[in-house]
Amino acid sequence: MVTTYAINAKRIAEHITRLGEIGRTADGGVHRMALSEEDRQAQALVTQWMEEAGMQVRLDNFGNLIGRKEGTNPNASLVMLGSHIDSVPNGGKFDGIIGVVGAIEGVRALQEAGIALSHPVEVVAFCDEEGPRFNGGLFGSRGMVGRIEQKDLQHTDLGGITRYEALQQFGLQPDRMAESIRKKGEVGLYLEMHIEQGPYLEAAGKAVGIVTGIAGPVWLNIRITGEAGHAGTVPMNMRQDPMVGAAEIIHAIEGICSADPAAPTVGTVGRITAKPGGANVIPESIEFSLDIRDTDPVRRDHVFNKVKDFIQQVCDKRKLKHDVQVMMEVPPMNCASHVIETMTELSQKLSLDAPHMISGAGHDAMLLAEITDIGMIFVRCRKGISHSPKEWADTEDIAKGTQLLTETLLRYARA
Ligand code: HGY
Ligand code: MN
Ligand code: MN
Repeated sequence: MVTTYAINAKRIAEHITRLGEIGRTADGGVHRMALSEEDRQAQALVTQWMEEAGMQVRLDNFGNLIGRKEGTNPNASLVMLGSHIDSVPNGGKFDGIIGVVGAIEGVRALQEAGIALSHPVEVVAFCDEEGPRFNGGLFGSRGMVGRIEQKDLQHTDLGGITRYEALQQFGLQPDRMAESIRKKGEVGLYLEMHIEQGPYLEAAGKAVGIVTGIAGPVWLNIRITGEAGHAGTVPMNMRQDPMVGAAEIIHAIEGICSADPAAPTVGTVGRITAKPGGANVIPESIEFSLDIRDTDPVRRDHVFNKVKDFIQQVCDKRKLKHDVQVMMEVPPMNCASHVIETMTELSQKLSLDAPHMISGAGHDAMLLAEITDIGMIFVRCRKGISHSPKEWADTEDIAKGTQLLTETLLRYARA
């Protein structure tokens, strides 16, 4: 294959390093919450890089940063590339970043080589993919495909700021978010490159993988309410202690999710808070998150129902009350077979020999799959570690992934 452009691996590494300095934590992680000052600084840097790649840049009313480059054929369908630049609390500096930096690098390398595309291309840094600040992720991509309602903007962060207020403080107009929705047919193809966030590629000795399907997450907020009391005076047999109820439920979740060892079902409790939270107080209530994922929506819902039944049983037994709120639900999605075939053919030509694999992690691509065909490329990351300061991906592997992403872009956008 004659590739008359060059992916600049050094520039990719520099951009990843510079973004990693914004919101850098003491132990070398990244803490960059959506719609925060750090997010604003990161968007300013990415805007500069998008402009250097010849793109016009704008923010839509969901906070998505969009770089656009027109093609030679105004009637050709849009090819969109993207990922995210926000992080989990004290996360890594590659998660999401390599997809945005790599996409910009591809567009810039083609520009520097004087290769014109007939289709228009957009690179998108989706707003709040991770979701920790307002307890709901994949926000910008859910918004872009029309799955966000005004009520979703009323979730507050720990400081009591609503997402609505945060969007306004970012200079956006959430009342006009309907203008930022993309309908089926407006996007011809969506491609995303991301670190694998798992151990498969490293174990297989491969730098790059081709994603065939993405597990769908459902995020729950579970509150167990009992009777607050004095830790020293209430006898054990007279307590209605929500902490013990929650502990019994959380332990059972592990068993419910691992009941079928052949299934990829996973359940995670990542956050728990006690009210009022004193060491000498039997709590009044316990609130915890639950993230359940599966590649099969029927099996995921079956697990969700088993968890709800068990919550009911424990609360009946312990005279507790419970409230289960669905904060976010995204169905599992498959990548388009024609994109998988194209990427497979190109990966052979690039001597990457990329294996097919599923994604246990959620990605913005899952939402774009509701309005267009999608393709995803995974890049090997060290020991599969992610959502941690220890997250690492080699520049050489990211450059290989970027090469495959750019070749795929060329195949679809040059035609
Ligand atoms: O939670 C996820 O799977 C993604 O990292 N946001
Ligand atoms: Mn993530
Ligand atoms: Mn991510």
